[in-house]
Amino acid sequence: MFEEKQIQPLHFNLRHISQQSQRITHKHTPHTHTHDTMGGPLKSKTLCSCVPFGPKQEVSLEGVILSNSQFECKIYTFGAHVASWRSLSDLEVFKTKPEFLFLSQKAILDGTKPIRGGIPICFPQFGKLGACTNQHGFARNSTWEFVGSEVDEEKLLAKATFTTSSTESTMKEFPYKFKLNYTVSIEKEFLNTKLEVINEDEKAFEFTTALHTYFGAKSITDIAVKGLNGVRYTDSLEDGKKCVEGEEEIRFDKEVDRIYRRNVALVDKERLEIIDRVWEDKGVLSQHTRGVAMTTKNLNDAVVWNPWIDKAKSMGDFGDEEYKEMVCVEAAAIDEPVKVKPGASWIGEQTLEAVINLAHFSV
Ligand code: TA6
Repeated sequence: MFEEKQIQPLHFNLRHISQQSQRITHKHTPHTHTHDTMGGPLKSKTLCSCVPFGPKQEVSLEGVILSNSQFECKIYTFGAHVASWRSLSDLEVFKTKPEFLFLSQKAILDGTKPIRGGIPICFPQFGKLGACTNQHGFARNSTWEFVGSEVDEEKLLAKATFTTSSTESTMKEFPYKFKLNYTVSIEKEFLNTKLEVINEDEKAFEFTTALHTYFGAKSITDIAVKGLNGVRYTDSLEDGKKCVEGEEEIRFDKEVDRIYRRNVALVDKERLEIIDRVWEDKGVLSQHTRGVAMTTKNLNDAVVWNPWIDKAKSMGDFGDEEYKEMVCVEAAAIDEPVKVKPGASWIGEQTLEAVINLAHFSV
């Protein structure tokens, strides 16, 4: 069995990698510039970019691709949906599986149904906790407007912003005027997603929300979710039975659907880790671990979900065996609905960091 290894932040190595890439690309002088429309790819050769794409073949959705020469992130305007976050590194531990998020092979990518995978935005309700017809609300089912992008070469940052507002149809389900701004940025090995909810109504309103992230797994039996030991949770599979997590690492061998109510005081200090334990390196079992560390602001709850066999079969936009390749760990505000006064706004965000252990790192 593998000896426990402390997961180290990645950037140590990326600096090494970027030095390599700089050797290749050091002719560029760092500079900053802003795009204000889907104005097409950046003219000059840079390390960071935000490139719009239109519908093609069976994918009738448009969006943008952010790149900072180390990572790339694809976002559809439908649902302001982050569909992919992948490493561009040629390091073995990344090359074998560059993608960090899961997107179902059967995901519907024509705007008729929420996208199965990536980071769906649940708003103005999580699950069935509200008056919306659709589970998880309407934000993930709406087409947002791409309002602009920004790149900063020195920070290896590329950022895109999307917005959507209340409409006649949203008012039927959530009778308030609101505006949502959503910023997605990749900076070195970090992916940050920030949701701003602005109350444009005369009345205060409440909502629940989640960034319903689907993480990719090499194999579900080797995945561990850390950081929830001792935390209270509601088991959605047992009519909301109240429990306390007793495991240092949550492992998966059956359907799991839990809402963890993290201690507000601790949330900013503690990070959650979604660790992929075993990596085959050239067919040899190695002790590489890689994964993602999650930190959040104002999203104090965490939902952990794997549909396992039966639920997987019941979802038309999900492959029967795909439960083996994903786990959802969702930064959320559920336990205490968020209250926003007229004219006020609320911001919730999550930062994902790509992490691997160094011990076995070989250049
Ligand atoms: O976040 C977990 C959960 O609420 C599960 O109960 C399951 O229904 C999942 O979300 C997927 O929901 P969806 O509406 O996308 O099929």
